Amino acid sequence: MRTQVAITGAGPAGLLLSHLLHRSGIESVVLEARSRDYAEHRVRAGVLEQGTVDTLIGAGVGERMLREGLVHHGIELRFGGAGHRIAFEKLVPGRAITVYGQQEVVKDLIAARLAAGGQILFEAADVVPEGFDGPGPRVSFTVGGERRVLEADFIAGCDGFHGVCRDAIPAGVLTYFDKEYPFGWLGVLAAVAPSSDELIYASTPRGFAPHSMRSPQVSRFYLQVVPDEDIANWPDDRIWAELAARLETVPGWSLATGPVLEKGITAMRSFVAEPMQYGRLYLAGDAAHIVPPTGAKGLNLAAFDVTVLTEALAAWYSAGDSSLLDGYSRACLRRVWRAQHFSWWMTTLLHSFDSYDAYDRRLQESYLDYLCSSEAASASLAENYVGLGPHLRSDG
Ligand code: RFL
Ligand code: PHB
Repeated sequence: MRTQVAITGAGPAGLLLSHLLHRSGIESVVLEARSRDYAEHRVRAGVLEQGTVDTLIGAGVGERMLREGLVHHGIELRFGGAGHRIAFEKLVPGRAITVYGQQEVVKDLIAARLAAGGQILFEAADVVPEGFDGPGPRVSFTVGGERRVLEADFIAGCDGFHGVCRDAIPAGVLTYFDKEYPFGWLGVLAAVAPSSDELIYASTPRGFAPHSMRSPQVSRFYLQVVPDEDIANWPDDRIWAELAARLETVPGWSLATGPVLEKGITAMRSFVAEPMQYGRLYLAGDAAHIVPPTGAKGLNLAAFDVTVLTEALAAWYSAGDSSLLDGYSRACLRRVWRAQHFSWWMTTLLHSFDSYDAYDRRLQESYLDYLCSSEAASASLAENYVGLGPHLRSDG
């Protein structure tokens, strides 16, 4: 088999890259370890920045998102017995977020690729990227019990944090920056109408509890839990009681409950691998960097990386110009580090830390108070949350 760009991973990064390349007249094949059904039903992110929304619309895959996505012009920070709205329409005029499940983005992209005759090989086992330090990269893999080789001009490693591409780069080339947090998130998807029109980020001494949603009928919640928590300790009744204890802190506000559709626990960490390239192998999305989900940035960074990579590959194929490819990592990392800082900052602002003493807690309270009473401070949160433009300016 031969193609121009071999892509490992059919998550948002790999699928969007394949779609954008196709629109630039560049062929690719996507190799995905899991089944199509698994990829389309993995519940993860829900918040799309304005820039990601614009990219999806511009690439012709925004139709269902425009119909079913929920456009939000603010979020609520809830702490100390009161709610405080961060008003995007006032603080970052013309910019908003769209709440639309990651698995819906994945379904739309898979449908678009298959409709255009694109190749996605699901259930590809033992994927091994090779030869990318020279002119003939290839990826070997097993499908249907048969070992095969995909030759390509380039390999795009879009295989997530636990993928194989990053580790295939020779030891000593990459520098890792890593931070683990002393808690995890228990994510809950429930068949109940959201109890709020906008997302609520509730910071309480019992721990953090964001209330999000997927549709007018489906809510999404998270609970800060200990990092090695066992989901067996969280029967549905305990989940609802804890969500109520953390969210029903404002007079007159009550949490609607309903059947739990899905629940799971995720560890929280920050991670960056630099540079995001080696020879003819380019890393994109979670394969190169991850953030704690507090700032809702992971999927949005993945979309940005592959937009940069598409432009660089297009310049190489159309004009033989390798300067954008050479500068790929540098072009991505500036935004990656902005999102790293924002995600770390939101995480430390809103969670409760066992290690904090009374002084640390007062600092946290003071910053939350400042954030909600100063327009400059809330504008900084707003512009990072809706997403800075490609040049890290709020005007795009
Ligand atoms: P993915 O989505 O992990 O996709 C990687 C794909 O590669 C496949 N794969 C392999 N394929 C072939 N060979 C191998 N050896 C392979 N190993 C793995 C995997 O099966 C998979 O299909 O990475 P990608 O595409 O870079 O996308 C990144 C996003 O998924 C991630 O950043 C977000 O989900 C993070 N995130 C959020 N991001 C946002 O922008 N907004 C949010 O609101 C948000 N909320 C979240 C989140 C992540 C969460 N979790 C579960 C970590 C909420 C949560 C709880
Ligand atoms: C989600 O809807 O899954 C979500 C919302 C906000 C976050 C993270 C995840 O910060």
